[in-house]
Amino acid sequence: MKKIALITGATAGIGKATAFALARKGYNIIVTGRRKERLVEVEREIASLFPDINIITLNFDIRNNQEVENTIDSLPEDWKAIDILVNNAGLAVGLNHIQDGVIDDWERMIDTNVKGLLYITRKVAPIMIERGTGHIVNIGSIAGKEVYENGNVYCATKHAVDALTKGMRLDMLQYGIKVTGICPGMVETEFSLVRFKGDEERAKNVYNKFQPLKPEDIADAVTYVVGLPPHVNINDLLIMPTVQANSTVTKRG
Ligand code: NDP
Ligand code: 8X3
Repeated sequence: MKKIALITGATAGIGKATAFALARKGYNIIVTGRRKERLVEVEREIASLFPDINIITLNFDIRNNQEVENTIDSLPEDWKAIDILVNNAGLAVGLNHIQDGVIDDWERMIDTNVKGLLYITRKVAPIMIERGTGHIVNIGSIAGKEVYENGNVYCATKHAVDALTKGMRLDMLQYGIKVTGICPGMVETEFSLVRFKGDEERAKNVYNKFQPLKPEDIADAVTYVVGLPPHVNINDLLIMPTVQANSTVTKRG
């Protein structure tokens, strides 16, 4: 029987690449996100590339706990047997000194990156415990390991993800559920377009004159950690572009 992987935020970037990578490995796939038309597109592409696997789409906003609960509750029984939960949905909004911060930006980041991750984990972890098997992969960030100027609240949410990864691992230990944190440096996705609220020029400059990571690089890492034998767990992976030493030092040109 094929394993099931649920990937949050699979309409773009790392989540989308992970859905393709896990489908290629033979997992049945659940993709989630707010943009329905993108979900339909991902479903169509994956179904045509990998006819041997099954895929379903779940269209909800991860910030809304009621939506999360209803959606997971309404899954057909055989789709509830989720083996892999990739907590990927997340975003940065804005880049300001703390005194200039926009409250709505802060709330979007905290509600998505921290509370959303908690809401879906709260629904899926008990299923894993009941089945006695499972693997939760949290997509953290270099921003969860160190802070950079103007990154304040985004960095705080990713530090929270780091703490939750460690906490979940302790709590899940007795049930044999694996918990892994994968923490990328700069990956070229829609991340900066979202952070800069649609300003394409500004977003493009973030990845100017150096080779950032590709979403597929992180998808490879997810595929690697979930494919290890039962007795092996990767606790934490910090993955950087070769030319990025830390949050603030990148060799360009
Ligand atoms: P993208 O913007 O390309 O993708 C983000 C995904 O998250 C989209 O599928 C989006 O779907 C989903 N998402 C955002 N908000 C919500 C929401 N409220 N409900 C449901 N889904 C949501 O960015 P990335 O692929 O780069 O980001 C993925 C993860 O990787 C994030 O957690 C990010 O913090 C992390 N990360 C990114 C790095 C980078 O440099 N790009 C580096 C380190 C970590 P939709 O809009 O359709 O809802
Ligand atoms: C995204 C990486 O450096 O833009 O988490 O914060 S960074």
